[in-house]
Amino acid sequence: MTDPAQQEQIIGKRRIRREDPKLLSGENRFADDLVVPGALHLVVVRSPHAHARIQRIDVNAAKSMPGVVGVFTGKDLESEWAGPMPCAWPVTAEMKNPAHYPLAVEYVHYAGEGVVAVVARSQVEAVDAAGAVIVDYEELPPVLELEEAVNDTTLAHEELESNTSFVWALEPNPDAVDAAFRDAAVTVSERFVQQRLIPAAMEPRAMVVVPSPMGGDYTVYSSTQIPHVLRVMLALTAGISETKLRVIAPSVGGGFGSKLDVYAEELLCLALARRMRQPVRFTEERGEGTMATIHGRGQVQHIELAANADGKVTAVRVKLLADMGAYLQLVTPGVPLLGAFLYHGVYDVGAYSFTCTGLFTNKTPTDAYRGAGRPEATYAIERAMDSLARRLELDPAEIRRRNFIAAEKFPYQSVAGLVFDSGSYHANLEKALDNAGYLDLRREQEQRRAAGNPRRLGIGVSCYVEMCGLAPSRVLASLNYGAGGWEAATVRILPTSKVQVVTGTAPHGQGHETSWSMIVADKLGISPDDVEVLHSDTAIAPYGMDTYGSRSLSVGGTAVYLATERVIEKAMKIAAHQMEVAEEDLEYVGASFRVKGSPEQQLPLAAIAFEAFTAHNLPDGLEPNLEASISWDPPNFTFPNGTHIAVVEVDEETGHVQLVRYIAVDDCGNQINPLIVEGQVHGGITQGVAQALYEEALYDSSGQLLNASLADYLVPSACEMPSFELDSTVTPSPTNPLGVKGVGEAGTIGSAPAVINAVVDALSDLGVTDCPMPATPERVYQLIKQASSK
Ligand code: MCN
Repeated sequence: MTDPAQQEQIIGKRRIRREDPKLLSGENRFADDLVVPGALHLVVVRSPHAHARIQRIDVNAAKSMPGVVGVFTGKDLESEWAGPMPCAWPVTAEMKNPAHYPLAVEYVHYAGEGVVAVVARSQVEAVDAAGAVIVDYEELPPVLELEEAVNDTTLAHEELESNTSFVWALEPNPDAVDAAFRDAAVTVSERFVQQRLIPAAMEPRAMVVVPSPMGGDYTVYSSTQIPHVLRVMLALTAGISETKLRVIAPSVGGGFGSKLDVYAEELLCLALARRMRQPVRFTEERGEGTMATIHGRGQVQHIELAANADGKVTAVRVKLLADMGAYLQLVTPGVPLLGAFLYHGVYDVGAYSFTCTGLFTNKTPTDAYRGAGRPEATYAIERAMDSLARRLELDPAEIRRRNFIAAEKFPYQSVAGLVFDSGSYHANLEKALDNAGYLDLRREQEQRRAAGNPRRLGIGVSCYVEMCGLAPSRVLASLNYGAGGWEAATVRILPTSKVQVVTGTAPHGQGHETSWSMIVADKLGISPDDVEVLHSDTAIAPYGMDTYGSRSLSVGGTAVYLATERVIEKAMKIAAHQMEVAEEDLEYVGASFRVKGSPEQQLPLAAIAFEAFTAHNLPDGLEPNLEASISWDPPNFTFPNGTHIAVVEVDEETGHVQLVRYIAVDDCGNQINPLIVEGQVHGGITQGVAQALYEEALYDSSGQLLNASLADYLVPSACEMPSFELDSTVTPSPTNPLGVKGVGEAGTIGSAPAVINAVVDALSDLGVTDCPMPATPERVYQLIKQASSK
């Protein structure tokens, strides 16, 4: 333990991640690295068609291939399932949810859907045998575009009467919205497309299910973000007692939401391990993962603003078409709802209306992808605010100033029904403008225009607020979400005074081991090196809600903090007993209990820890051991916010967009570890820039994914990014005792609109008002050509 005299504050310090040495040296074990003797290999034969009826499946040749242990169709496995694959977010009572099983039985509904499971002794043999499976299909017309899907001229699911899964509306004051539009001095109406994105985590999905030798118990290793949720869902879907399932997420190489799901292959491995009483494993190929792992985004957005002549927005009206893809995965329908409350952004608007139609298409199912609903909302409002500024010939910064929710209005009751915890939106903007040298940039833009410089300068501003830290279970219930939003933690001080923390969060790149050890060490006055953090194994951490929605710190970190407090309370009782003083007369300072006003009378925590273990002299009625467990359900979400500014150069001759500077000011409340916060913002911004400039899942007219490999799907690297210029404001959240807000998605939420606003800004003097994402050179070149020919 640290010498009390040297005790320093740990929270708020830039501490290098303890996770990294193992990651950098290759010591970590990912699911595919696990050596499991005798494990069989699963390969899935997938539909090449977007929509078809399965006419005939011939597995005879495959069955006789070397090394093959079994070949199974959807029909063969029907008896394995207690029910279809789960969707935990039925957003309306009427929501249509076509049955989704791990293998298709009669029809296939997207290219990449599993049809046959081949199990062999080696991966190579399984792949070879999969090639020998013959499936005859009768092709059916696919539904691919949302604006076609909504007309129901072709159906994505033959058993449904329409392509609409649900219509969800948030219309707190429809008359006020109508009145605002009727009385508006100016209105803006925009249509934006959120292209589909492929999550492309660095580690593809992988899993291995190991049955106990006598059968009946199963250990599931999976590259999942949600070991706890997965265990519940596997138990329910495969009809196995939850007590017989242990789910372990070993090292997980990123997920970005795509591993917040229950996948067909997890169920197949479990069912086949049960059937064959042998371990079964599956690792997806990259090309198959781009089709069989969920996609993100996929929306057509209509947003309208009503404003007075000064540019004060009086109403926001939004109509969304949201692409569910072929099936509802774990939280697919809820993704647009996570944005539904935020389309008015950081602005104090009088009236609000939002409607979303969730539609089936014959494409890969969509689901949560970094930001999930909130990047989409921010994009729509921030692009529309720029349109309004252009209409009124106001600077983009000025239109925002005129509309911000003022700092003194927090906690702010939003028109959409949320209570924003804290923020200082003006301060964010002014700091970002200062850091950018905004006025100088505008002057340079003018100079380049005047000189006819073909490298046009564009400056894009985007301000965001998001709701994260999912969160109060009762609020989630009101949205029909199928789970709670609490988080569990146990803190135990071992006899030698080393500390073990058990958390219900499931980090996969976010550095929880570092952050949680800092929270505990700061509170206990010890070194973070004396704190071990255990997670992602349901046998060690039986309760948890896992990691997504930038919830882990504000919910899980807070649970860790509160459990530490409880441990100190218990230790205080033991210390008071030992020192024969009243608890009220003691204080805890620098890892010691000492008598107030007489600090030489003290007992170190280490001594109390040993006393708690021997239990030789504890107060009457006090249980041995120094341990506390807590499940914490926060009273509200947290609302991170910020201003991002992108500076781009658009080459008039080639249409190439170069991001030359990126300035961000983020408010995630108090920061536990600013180094991790920066890392999160770096990754987040890169993902948003990727949507703005590079990434898009492209389909042909028959529903084939055209860019299914990373050679064609452009995931940017550090080489494409400038050095980010990061700064922050801090308005502590009153929602939790740490005063923290989430940061894991903030960068992604703020960045795409900043970049596209910059691209449009660069071309605005030509009359360009919109640029679809991604702003590829070809697209931008065409925009310039069309504008110049007018
Ligand atoms: N943090 C902090 N101070 C704050 C806020 C956060 O020090 N005020 C630290 C936390 O202690 C934690 C990290 O930042 O170490 C992220 O915390 P939080 O914002 O609570 O987010 P989560 O841990 O819940 O992570 C989820 C979030 C999401 S939703 C996606 S998607 C995402 C992301 O995190 N996917 C990631 N970041 C990712 N990073 C990596 N490397 N890989 C992914 O797949």
